[in-house]
Amino acid sequence: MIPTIETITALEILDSRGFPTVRVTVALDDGSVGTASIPSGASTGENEATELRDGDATRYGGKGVLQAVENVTGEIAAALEGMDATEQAAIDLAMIELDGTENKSRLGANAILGVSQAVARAAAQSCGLPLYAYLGGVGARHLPIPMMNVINGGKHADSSLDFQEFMIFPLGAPTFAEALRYGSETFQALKKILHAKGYATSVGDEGGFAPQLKGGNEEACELIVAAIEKAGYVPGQDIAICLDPAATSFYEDGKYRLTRSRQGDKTAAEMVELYQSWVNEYPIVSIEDGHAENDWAGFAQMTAALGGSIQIVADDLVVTNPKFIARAIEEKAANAALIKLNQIGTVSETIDAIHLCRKAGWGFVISHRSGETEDSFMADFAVAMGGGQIKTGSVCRSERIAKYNRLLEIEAELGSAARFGA
Ligand code: 2PG
Ligand code: MG
Repeated sequence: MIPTIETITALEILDSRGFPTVRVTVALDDGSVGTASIPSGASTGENEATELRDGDATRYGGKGVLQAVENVTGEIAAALEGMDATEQAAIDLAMIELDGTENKSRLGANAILGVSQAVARAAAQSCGLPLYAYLGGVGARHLPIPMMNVINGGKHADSSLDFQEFMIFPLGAPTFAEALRYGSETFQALKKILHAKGYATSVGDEGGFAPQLKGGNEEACELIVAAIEKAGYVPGQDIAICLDPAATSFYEDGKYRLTRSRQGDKTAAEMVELYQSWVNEYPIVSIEDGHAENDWAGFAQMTAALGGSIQIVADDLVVTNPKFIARAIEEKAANAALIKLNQIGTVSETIDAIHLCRKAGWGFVISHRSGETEDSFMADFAVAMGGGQIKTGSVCRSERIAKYNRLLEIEAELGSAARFGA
């Protein structure tokens, strides 16, 4: 029996920052149901698919999503009802065509992705499979190494840090469950260290600490190394460091302005030198968005200098869009891509983006957004895609932990079939 889409409903809910977002529920004629809630970024790339907001200043400061909800329950539902829910690509294509714009600005990527993900969930249930197995097949048994963002800066916190994310990466752990334990223990050790130094231990948008460090970006790396050791692990061997400076956010008039940390203005080449010196000093294995979203030359310079030894991840530069990923591959602007479903707006286009990365021998990291919900779709998606890396925040705040807990469940369910890492 073909499981067809019977009804599609939607609701305006709130995300982890308290801003409205879209939740979609898809019901099939065989009784299967799938729900998905859509996240939202703060340091968004200018080429991302459009998140439709009402712009009505009398509701949520203009951030309401009632129009996106109406687009789901109206036009999109009318177009998709009766379609085979297992035809993910056909369903996504139908929505792309219905929208008719380059960046999903008419119906909204938040509306379209909500339906796309909810359809996948409903179809998985109809097939009697967990989501990761439905999307990834029998080979979906590789759990990703988590990049855990333990110190927040940039647009995610009012800290003294220009750089947005300082992450720990437990690459030496034998299983996902152990990796999470390594991360959690290091996070707690970092809290004690910050406390002892008189720094605040309140957290930013992604659950990492947001202190006013006197030594700026550099001190963040030093404290993380100290925390790894205090927790009983070997820096670089058990746990490495990954960075997401999100450099677009401090790029102004052709300069990288390290204002918060008082390190002055730098050119693209000087930023490469700075990163190089950090890589020499600290166990850094991955740097994302070390340059701004339009600085293709800076990215290429960075990849030429450091791409042989560490992972250079493109986020805002390529926005999970196959068109930009293809250009970045061609121009050797990075050697990995950050993958965010809502940057492109459908499940099947996201899979296309990953396909391109694989073909080019690039790495890829499945990522959350700074504004998240309790939805753990991306955890299943990461296992389904088998890329070996996930970035989903610190080791606190339920909207981050929901993804980690789902990965624990998947690993337990797979039992001895589970594999860990890249
Ligand atoms: C990033 C993301 C997620 P945001 O820059 O990689 O950490 O941030 O969702 O704010 O774009
Ligand atoms: Mg980023």
